Amino acid sequence: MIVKKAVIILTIAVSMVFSGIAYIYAEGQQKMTILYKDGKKQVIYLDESSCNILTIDFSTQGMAADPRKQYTDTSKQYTDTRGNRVAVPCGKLAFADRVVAYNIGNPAPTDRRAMNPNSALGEPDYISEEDSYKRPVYPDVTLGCGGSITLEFTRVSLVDVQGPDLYIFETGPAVEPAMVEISKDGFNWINVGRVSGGKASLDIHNYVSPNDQFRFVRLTDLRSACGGNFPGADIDAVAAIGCITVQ
Ligand SMILES: [Ca+2]
Ligand SMILES: [Ca+2]
Repeated sequence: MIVKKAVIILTIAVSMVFSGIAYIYAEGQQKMTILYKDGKKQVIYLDESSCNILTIDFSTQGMAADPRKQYTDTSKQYTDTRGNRVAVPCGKLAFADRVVAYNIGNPAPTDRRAMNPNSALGEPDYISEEDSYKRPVYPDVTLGCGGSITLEFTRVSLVDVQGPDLYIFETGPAVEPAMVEISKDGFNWINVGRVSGGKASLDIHNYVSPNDQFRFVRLTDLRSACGGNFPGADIDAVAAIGCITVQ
């Protein structure tokens, strides 16, 4: 493994002379970052056990004076509607960005603007109830009593990291309980617990094997808040805090 890694590094080092590479650094055993003089960046993820290249992530972000600082700047902080600060290492890439399914519960929300599943995609954009009412489509999707939404991460895989791995941006002062399941293929699901009562982060550690990678998350309302105009959980965004980028 060490020999193989040395060959990879040597190959890259030789190519530096010809290709305009400005800087290379390794982070632990699994990740190498290459910064080019024109500002492009490659992150190479290695399989620790075999040293095979797993993925290569290309980025064209501008290079800062300190290349390591530029790399860590992919991490972003977000604030949920209860004022909790959430650090997301993969930044905006780490948010679910495709709707697979949306099954509206019963009763459903009374306002059609709360029933657009695309509102759960991308970075959180909920500001306030007052702001929401001004929009043609609300920034969050309401599941309805017992309803569910299935989302996909197309730009990252969800993985187990130290501490919380998944963050559900649910809107409103209280988290309406929702069951959270994850899947590699969209067919076989693992129940990883629930978000409720202000706890919007989940640690998948006890439910998965090391190096498992997941693409799908399914949220199902647990029927505890079925009254009013917006029954069930209201989802603004879903982030993979534990994330690795995929091509
Ligand atoms: Ca974890
Ligand atoms: Ca949203």
